[in-house]
Parts: sequence; C-alpha cells; structure tokens
Amino acid sequence: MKVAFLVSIITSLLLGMPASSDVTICGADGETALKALPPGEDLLLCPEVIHDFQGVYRGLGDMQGSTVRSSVPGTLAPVRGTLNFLSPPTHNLNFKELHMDNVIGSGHAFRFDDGITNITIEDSIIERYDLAAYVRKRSGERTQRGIKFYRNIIRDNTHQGILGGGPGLEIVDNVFIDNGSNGFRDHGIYFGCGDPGDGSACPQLISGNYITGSSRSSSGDCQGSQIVGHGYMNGTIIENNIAIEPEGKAAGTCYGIDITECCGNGPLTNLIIRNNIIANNGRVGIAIRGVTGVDIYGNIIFHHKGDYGGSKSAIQAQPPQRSNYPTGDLNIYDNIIDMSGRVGTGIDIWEGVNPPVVIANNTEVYDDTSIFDINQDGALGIEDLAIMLNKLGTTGGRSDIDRDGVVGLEDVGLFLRMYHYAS
Ligand SMILES: [Ca+2]
Ligand SMILES: [Ca+2]
Repeated sequence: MKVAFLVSIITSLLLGMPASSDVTICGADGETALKALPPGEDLLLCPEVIHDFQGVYRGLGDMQGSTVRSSVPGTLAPVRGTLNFLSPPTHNLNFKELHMDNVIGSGHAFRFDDGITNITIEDSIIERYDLAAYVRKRSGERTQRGIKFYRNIIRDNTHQGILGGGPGLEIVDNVFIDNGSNGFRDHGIYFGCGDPGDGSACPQLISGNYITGSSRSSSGDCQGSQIVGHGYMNGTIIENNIAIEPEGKAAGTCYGIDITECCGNGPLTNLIIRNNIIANNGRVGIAIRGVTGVDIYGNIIFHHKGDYGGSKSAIQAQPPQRSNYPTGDLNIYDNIIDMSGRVGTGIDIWEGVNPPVVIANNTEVYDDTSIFDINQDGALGIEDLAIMLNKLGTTGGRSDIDRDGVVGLEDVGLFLRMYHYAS
C-alpha cells in the first residue's frame, strides 16, 4: 500500500513535469533556429562546428529566459555572424558559453537597437568584430534596459569593446584586451544613457572588469582611454575594475577612466568611482568634466612608466568645454596615488569647477620609488611583503601603505592587489 502510494506520487510528479523541448542544432542555420525557438526553451549548439547567426531579429517578444548556449556544459560553441535586434522588440533572452569570432573584424556581435530588454551575455568569448556589443542609447519606449555582460572575454575587436547603454546596464567581471584601432577614439568600455528628458535615474554598473590595450598601436602602446562615458548619466557605479598597461606602454591619451560631457549630451550626475586599480596608464588616471555629484574613493592609481613625457595627474576635474553642464560637488577621499618617477599634480582641480569640492585622507606619494616598494630596491617583490608582515601592528614607516598610522592587514591587502597586477 505504502509502495503503491509512493509510486503514484513519483508517477504524478514525472507526468507533471513539463517535457523539455530544448532545441539542439549542430552546424545548422542559427538564425532560423533562434527565430523558431519556443519561448522558455533553450537553443543548444554543439561545440564541434560553427553556427551562423547572421541576421536581423525583430519581435521575438518575451522569450521567457531562453538561453542560446553550448550543448556540452563547460565547452564553448563556435558562432559567427552579427545579431541585430530591432523593433518590434525582444525581451528575456540569454547567450552563454559561445565563442563568437567574426574573423574579418567587422560587424557588431550584438546590436540592441530599439526597446530591447533583459538580455544577458555571459561566459563567452567575443572577438574580431567591429564591436562586441552596441547598446544603442535611446529614450522613451525605444530605450534598451537590463542589458548585462558577465564574465566574457572581449578582445581584438577593431573599434570599441562595448558601446552605449541604458538603465540596468551591467558590465561585470569581463576581460577586455586590445579593443580598438582608431587612434585615441576607441575604448574597451564606452558607455552612457539616452536622455530620458525627465531627470530620472539610469543605473549602470561597471564592476570587476580587467581592461588593457584600448586602441593599442602597432608598437604596442595603449592610445585610447580604457573606460569612457559620455552623454546622460544619473546613477553610474564604476568599481573594482583594473585598467592596466605593461610598463612603458601607454600613450598620453590612454586614460584609465574618462567621464565627460562630450558633444552637448547630458546632464551627467550621481557618479561613483571606487576601489579601482589604474596602473601604468597615460596622462590622467581618472578624468571628470561636466559631471555634478561625484564620489571618487578607494582607488589605487599607480604609474610607473609611460611613453608620455609631460605632467601627469592621478585625478583631474575640469569645467565643461563642450556643453553647459557644470562640474562640481566632488568628494575625493581614501585614494592611494603612487606616481613614482613622474612630475605632475596628483589631484588636479581646475578653476571653474563648482564647490563643494572635498578632498580628504588621500595617500599621495610622488617619488621615484613606488609606495609599494617597501625596501626601495626598484621593484615590487616578495621581500617587500616579508618586511610588511614583520612590521604588522607597528606604527608608521613605509609598510603603512595607506598612511593611517599603523601597519595592518589592510596594508597587506593593498600590497597584494598591486603585487598581483603590477610586479
Ligand atoms: Ca622592493
Ligand atoms: Ca595602515
């Protein structure tokens, strides 16, 4: 009786489960398969052959979380072609475990153009396109919302890595390598929002990315800023990113983070830039122009060498040049600025920037010897760490990297972050 009861429960559970209607293709036309995919089902691509998704996608509607992904977990399925999402729009669709290689260096792997919402692209490689993704800045019902990029490798695209944005844009834990080839005009991340016209928030998150080689020249120099924002902004957070060049491989135009009111688009407000590492970049580490309400804290700006021979600034705020959107209300604190071997101004606030400007508790060292080079032998090494560990709990001295008066674990943590990326 008990067994029969259990069997009947299990049977009814099995019958009650919806049969999976995931669709698997192997080398077949990806565009046709995606357009025919039932909402809520996944499109599985076998990892052995290339799938062509070249196409214009209109009005797939609510895809209910369907995912285009490799049929074998842990592998990447080869994809080529550009996916152009237009109106009528598409919503709730994901792409995962793909190796998108357009070989010829043209086209947008993804273009989201007209009211597209809730698309996630993750765990994939996107290379040798013109852009990995273009999220077109729009307003009103044509706005792209909730476009997310997680843990992708985006490399060797001829112009930007990711261009554009909208509310809910998230660019998190990706690796950007050598995107751009257009002098100083190409960037790893080049974002912003369309102006909604009512001052409403446009939350955007750029977090945990590793970025190097924006517009790298034939001689190997980064020429374009690594993270750039123009246009309307209200509620952007840029945190925990690492923008780094090999020593001596940054031209003056290769800034770390550059947020400006280019071209009359704006206003730009409510910006947080925190806990980033910007190392061996060009003339300015973090540049602000035409932005009101900016918190810049917890960043490490570390410059050893560069091709640019002029004066350098770690953090620079300028009044607007190309719009009437003011610069002001700045809080700059708890940053570590280590401009070893360079002549310049660490925190450079230009005339015409509106108060209040609060600058507090930054550690600024301008010395031929890096702040992290505890034993001053010209390099970051394990012996520097050994000295710090011996000095734990003591007061002052070179081992107190954040200069708060005591050698603590936070100093060791700062050292390890830099040692990992800059030694
Ligand atoms: Ca040393
Ligand atoms: Ca300390």
